[in-house]
Amino acid sequence: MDRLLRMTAGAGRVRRFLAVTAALAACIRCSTGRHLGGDAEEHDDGSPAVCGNGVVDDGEECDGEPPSPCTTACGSAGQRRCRDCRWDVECSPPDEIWNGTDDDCDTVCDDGFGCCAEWVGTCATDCGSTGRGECSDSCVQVSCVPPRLEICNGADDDCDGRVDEEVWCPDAESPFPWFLATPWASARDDLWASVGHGALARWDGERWTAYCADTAESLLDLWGSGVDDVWGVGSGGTIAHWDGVEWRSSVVLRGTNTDLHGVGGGGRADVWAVGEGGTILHWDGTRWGITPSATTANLRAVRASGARDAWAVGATGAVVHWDGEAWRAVSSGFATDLYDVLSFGPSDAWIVGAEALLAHWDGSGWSRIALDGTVPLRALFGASSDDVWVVGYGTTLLHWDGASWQEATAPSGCDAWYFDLAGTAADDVWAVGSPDFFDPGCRLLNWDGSAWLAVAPPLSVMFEDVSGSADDDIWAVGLGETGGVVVHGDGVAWDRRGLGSWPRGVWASASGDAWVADPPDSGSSSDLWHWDGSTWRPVDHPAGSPVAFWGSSPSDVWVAAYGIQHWDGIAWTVVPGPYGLSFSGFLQSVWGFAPDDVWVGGSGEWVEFCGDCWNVPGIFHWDGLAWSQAWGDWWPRDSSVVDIWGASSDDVWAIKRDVLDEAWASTLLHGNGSEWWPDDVELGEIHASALGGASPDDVWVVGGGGAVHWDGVTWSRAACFPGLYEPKLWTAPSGDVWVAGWPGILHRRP
Ligand SMILES: [Ca+2]
Ligand SMILES: [Ca+2]
Ligand SMILES: [Ca+2]
Ligand SMILES: [Ca+2]
Repeated sequence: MDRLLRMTAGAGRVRRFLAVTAALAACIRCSTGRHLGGDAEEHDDGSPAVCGNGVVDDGEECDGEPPSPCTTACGSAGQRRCRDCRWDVECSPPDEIWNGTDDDCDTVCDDGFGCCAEWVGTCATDCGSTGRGECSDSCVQVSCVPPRLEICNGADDDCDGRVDEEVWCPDAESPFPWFLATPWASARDDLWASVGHGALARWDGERWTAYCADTAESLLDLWGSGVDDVWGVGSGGTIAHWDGVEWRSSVVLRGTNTDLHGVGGGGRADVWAVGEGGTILHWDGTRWGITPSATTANLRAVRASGARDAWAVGATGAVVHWDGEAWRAVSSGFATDLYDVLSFGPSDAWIVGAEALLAHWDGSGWSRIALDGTVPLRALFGASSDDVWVVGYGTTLLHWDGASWQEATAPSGCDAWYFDLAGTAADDVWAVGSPDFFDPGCRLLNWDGSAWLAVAPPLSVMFEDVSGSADDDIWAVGLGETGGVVVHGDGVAWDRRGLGSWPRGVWASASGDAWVADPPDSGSSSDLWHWDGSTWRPVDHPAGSPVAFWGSSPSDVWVAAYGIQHWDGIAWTVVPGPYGLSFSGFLQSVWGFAPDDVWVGGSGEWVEFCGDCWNVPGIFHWDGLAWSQAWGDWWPRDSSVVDIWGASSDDVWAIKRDVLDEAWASTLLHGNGSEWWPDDVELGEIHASALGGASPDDVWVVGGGGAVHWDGVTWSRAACFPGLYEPKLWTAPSGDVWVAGWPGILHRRP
C-alpha cells in the first residue's frame, strides 16, 4: 500500500514538471510575441528575423533544430549544434568511450580508462626492458609481458634479475656479427641479418646487437612488413616471427617440416614462405597454411607486389605466379636454377639465377639480359622499377636505371663475393658479402645513392683457444691481422696484446699463471710462453709442436705436442709413451684430474708403422707411472681425438673426428675409467671441435655447426649459436662458458 502511494506521488511530480515546462515554453513563446505560422507574414512585412522563434528566417542557418550528426576532426561521430541560429563551424566531439579510438579528439585513445581498447604493442616492463602488452579491460592498465629470451644487450630483458643469461652472446672483444646472411631492412636504422643456428644480428644505425630466435636452425631468409613484423624461415620448416619485442619460433604453427628457403609478402596479413618440393605456405594474419603451388621444384625465393601478384622461383628454371586466386606455373624457358625474384606488378618482374641469368617479365614473356661471364647471380633488390640492383658470386654489383644495366664499383680494395641484398630506398641499399679474414671491412656495403661504402667493423682475430682459472680470469689466443694475439678478460673488459706469431693453445694454471703454445710452424721465436703475473717470457722445452694443455697446478702442467711433455714448476721434460716407447703421433688433446690421472688423445693421420712408436689414433691414460692405451681406432687410422674433457676420471668425454672426411664427421666417445664407447648423440651437423663442462650434468660440445648440451639425461641442440669456425671451449666452475673460434668469442652465462 505504501509502495503504491509513493508511485502515485511520483507520477504526480512528473505531471507537475511537464505542466511547468509547458507553461514556461508557452511563456517564452509569448514573450517573443510570436505564434506558429506567423513568421511568413512577419518576413513579408520586413520585420527583423527573430532567433528563437523556431523559424529559419533570412540570415539564419537554423532555429531550434536538434543537433546534427557530423564527423569530427579526429574521425569520431560528433554533433553540430544550432547556437544563436547558426550551426557550429566545428564538429563537437563526443565524450570519450572505451572503444579503441580517440573520441574526444585530444589525441589520446580512451583517456580516462585504464588503456586503449584492443591495443597491442610494446611497453616498458617492470625491469625497464621492452615488453609486449595488450589492453583487454577498460579498468586495467596494460600488463607488460617481458620477452622470454634474453637479448645480448648487457641488460636484463626477461626481468629475472640476471643479465644476458642462457644465451650465446658475442663478446665485446670481437666485433660482431661475424657471418652475415639474408639481410632485410625496415628502415635505415633497422637492418636484420641471420648469423646462424637461430641467432640474428640487428643494426640500429650505430651498433649491432645479437638476438635469439629460439631455434637451433639457421634462418635462411628474412622478410617483414614493418619494424614490428618480421618473418624468418629455415630448415625443418622453421618459421620465426619478430613482433617488435622478441623472436619466437617454437610457438609458430607452421604445418610442415620441409626446408623453407624463401619468405616474402604483400603485407602484414599476406606473407608467403616457399621451400623444398614446391612447398608454399601462406600467412593470412592469423595462421600459416599450405597452398597448392603448381610445381614440385625446390623453391628458393618469393616476392609479392600485392595481394594479387606474387612470384616464386627455384630449381631448374621453375617459376610460379600468384594472381590472387591460385599459383600457376609460368614457363621461364630457362633450365638453370633461379635464386631470386623481384616484382613491381603483374607486368614488371625480374629473376636471377645460375650462369649469369638475368631476365625481365613484361607481362607476356621473359627476356634475358645478355651478360658476360657465367657467374651465378644471387639476389635482387629494387626501390622502384627503374632502380634495380643485382649481386652475384664474385664482386659483381649490377644496377638497372630503367634504360640499361651498368656495373657498379665496390669500395676500393673490396673483392668480397656479394651474395645478398636488402634495402629500404633508392639511397639505402645493403649488399652482403663473404667474410674474408684479410679483407674484413668489405663484407657489408651500403649504397647511399651515389657510392657503395663499407660498413661492417673489421673482423679482428682468428681465435684458436680459450682457457681460464675463474670467470674473472680468462685467456684467449689467436691470429690477428698483424700477428699473434693474446687477450685476457677480467669479467668486465678484455686486455689485448701481441704475442708470438700464431698462438694455437692457452692454459691458465691459476690466477697470474698461464701458458701459451705458439707452434714453430709459424716461425715464432719461441714455442712456449709463460705468464708469471706481470710479463710473458719464452720458456725452453724439448722439441715438439705444442698445441694443447692441461694442468692441476702451476707446478703440474702437461702439453700435448709431438709427444707429451710435463712441467714440474722448474723445467719441461718429455714423458715416455706406453710400454716405455715414445709417442710419435700428433697428440692434440689432454685433460686430467690429478698429477697421476691424465688423459691424452691423438691423431692417426699416418698409417705407416714405425718401429718403436705409437701412431694409431687413440686415447691414453697416465696413472703416475706409465701410459696405457685406453681406446684406439686400429683401422682405419684416419681419425683424430681432437678434444678430451671429463667431470671425473670415471666420466670422461672425447671427440673423435674423421680427419679425411670433408664434412669432418665426428663422434663423441664416453669413458667410465675402464672402457670407452661411442655415444649416440648426433654430431653430424655440429662439426664438433671442442667440449667441456662445469659438472657431470652440464656438458657442452661445440663446433662450426652449432652446439649440443648434455644435462645428465639427454643431449639437446643449443638454440641461437652464432656461427664460428673451429671453436674451442672453456667452462668456468660458475657454469659460464666461453667459446673462441674464427673470428670471435661467445660467452654464455648460466
Ligand atoms: Ca581522447
Ligand atoms: Ca575512445
Ligand atoms: Ca634475465
Ligand atoms: Ca639481455
